[in-house]
Amino acid sequence: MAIETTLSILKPDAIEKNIIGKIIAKFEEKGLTPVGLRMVHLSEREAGEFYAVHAERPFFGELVEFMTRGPVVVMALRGEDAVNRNREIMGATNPADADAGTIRAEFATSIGENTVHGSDSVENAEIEVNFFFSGTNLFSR
Ligand code: RTP
Ligand code: MG
Repeated sequence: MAIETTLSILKPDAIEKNIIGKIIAKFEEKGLTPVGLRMVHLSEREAGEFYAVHAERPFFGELVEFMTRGPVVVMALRGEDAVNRNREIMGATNPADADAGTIRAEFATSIGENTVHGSDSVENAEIEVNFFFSGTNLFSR
């Protein structure tokens, strides 16, 4: 299987709950390695641009408000099949549907405040990693 790099965001609820370390541990335990990592407080414009694909959805305003209410951790994760593996470790969008042991099952509050973002395809992973990181600030082990 191919080595991929994908984007993870620990959303404002994760930072508020003081569980950055617990979440990163889950990724590391399951074979994904952070190769880029920083904290950022997104502006409305940045959050709107990042989630532009959802601009017409009824929850868009709520999503932008949530994503800008406090800082987030943005992280590039690398490993075998990283895009799919990240999504598996996160669990379903709605924590009520997420499998036991996933981040969202364990920590998320609701479908809106669901603790983590993960790129949903190899193509989007490249776009999303580039949104936050240039090639020169990614680091391999
Ligand atoms: P994400 O993009 O954040 O990784 O989440 P996802 O792929 O699992 O879900 P997606 O359909 O892309 O939705 C993006 C984010 O929008 C919020 N949302 N709220 N209130 C609602 O019905 C609703 N639906 C989606 C969530 O924060 C979701 O993660
Ligand atoms: Mg998504």
